[in-house]
Amino acid sequence: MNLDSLIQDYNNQGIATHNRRLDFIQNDVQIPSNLIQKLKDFQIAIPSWALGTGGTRFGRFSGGGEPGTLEEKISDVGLLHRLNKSSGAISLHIPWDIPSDANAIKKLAADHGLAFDAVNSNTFQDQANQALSYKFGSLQHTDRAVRKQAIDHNIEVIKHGVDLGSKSITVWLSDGSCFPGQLNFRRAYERTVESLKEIYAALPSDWKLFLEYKAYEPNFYSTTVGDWGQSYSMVNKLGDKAYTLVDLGHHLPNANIEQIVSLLLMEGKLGGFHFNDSKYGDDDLTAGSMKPYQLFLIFNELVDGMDAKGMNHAKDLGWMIDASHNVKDPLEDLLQSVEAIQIAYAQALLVDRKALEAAREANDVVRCQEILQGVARTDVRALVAQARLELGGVLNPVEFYRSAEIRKQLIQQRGSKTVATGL
Ligand code: LRH
Ligand code: MN
Ligand code: MN
Repeated sequence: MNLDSLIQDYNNQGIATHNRRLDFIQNDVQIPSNLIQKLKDFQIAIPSWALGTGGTRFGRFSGGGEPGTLEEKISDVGLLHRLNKSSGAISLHIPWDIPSDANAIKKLAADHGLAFDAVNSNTFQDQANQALSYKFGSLQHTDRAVRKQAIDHNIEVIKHGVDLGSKSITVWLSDGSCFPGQLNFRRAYERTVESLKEIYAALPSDWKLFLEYKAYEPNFYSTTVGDWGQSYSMVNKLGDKAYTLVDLGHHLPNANIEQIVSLLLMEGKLGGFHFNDSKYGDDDLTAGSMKPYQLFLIFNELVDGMDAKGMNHAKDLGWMIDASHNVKDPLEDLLQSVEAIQIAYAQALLVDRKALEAAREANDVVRCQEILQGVARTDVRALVAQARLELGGVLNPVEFYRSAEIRKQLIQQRGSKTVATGL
């Protein structure tokens, strides 16, 4: 039986239960009339590097059936999108993914209903055929020749992106220092800005540059773009097309990420996200697996701030996942991440903003908490499933993926000893 009819059968079996759950929430909660449409419009890009089993520096335990080529990665994201209808884009990392024939790759992606989200550059590793080393940094490097090599690489990545129809580049730098005294902070900052300006100058007019920050790792004393303030001050020096990118795992413990998001948005410099979750650091765990309330609070700020500016929720920011999976089937994990993001978004759309604002003005702290927690404790999964169903997706993607034994088929096609490129 083909996938479409399997999905049809599966949905038919679950529809009565789904309708009962949907009725329940519709009777129980005041739902804005456009909520389902907003959920349907909201697409989250899948990172090409999350499709294989990730490793840590202590080891890598590859699963079977992993994609070995860019074509297979696109096919995996196409499969996710076929199931959830909400991951209609892929984010590539160059040189892990080099499209040999851009037109063919573009066509393949289009056949799966996929667009290309931000392309990512990589100056945090040395490649086999590379002339100069990034051991002591790339865009900040003391040697102009190393900086030039890194700048040229970024411009190359933009070109690949243009060929594929991408509209943004994400620059994440591991540049920094491991020991006190190693680096002149001011020079490193100035050199980085100067290099970024050269990359920015190569940006097509309808493109955006996202500058991602990260507190530490692989450098453990200083990181040159280490927090939102450093990224913000740099993108301000670049121009209107440059924005800060927030990766949820890139903060020091207990950082108030929702406040950072709110301020960047207010300043017009929030570019987008790398969604994941974290307990300790850059853990790259499934979105919403550790701190679902924080994810909701972030979306609460996003909906509030974007509405205040008249922004389009679906289109005006880059929504991407950045995750890595040591112990799960990566495809199941990505389905879980997308669902967690949709749940947080749906809940944020349910917040009674007038009531919240009134409670804030009256300094009614208890009422503020009641409003937000009331929403965060509401089970909105039937709303998310309804949006998916209306788009032709699967009622419960993870359950379906298992019942259809998709991993088994991928192992049959690709073998049991496969290693996808990536971290
Ligand atoms: C760095 C990072 C960045 C990279 C990706 C592989 O930790 O979050 O986004 O490009 O991981
Ligand atoms: Mn990231
Ligand atoms: Mn990271």
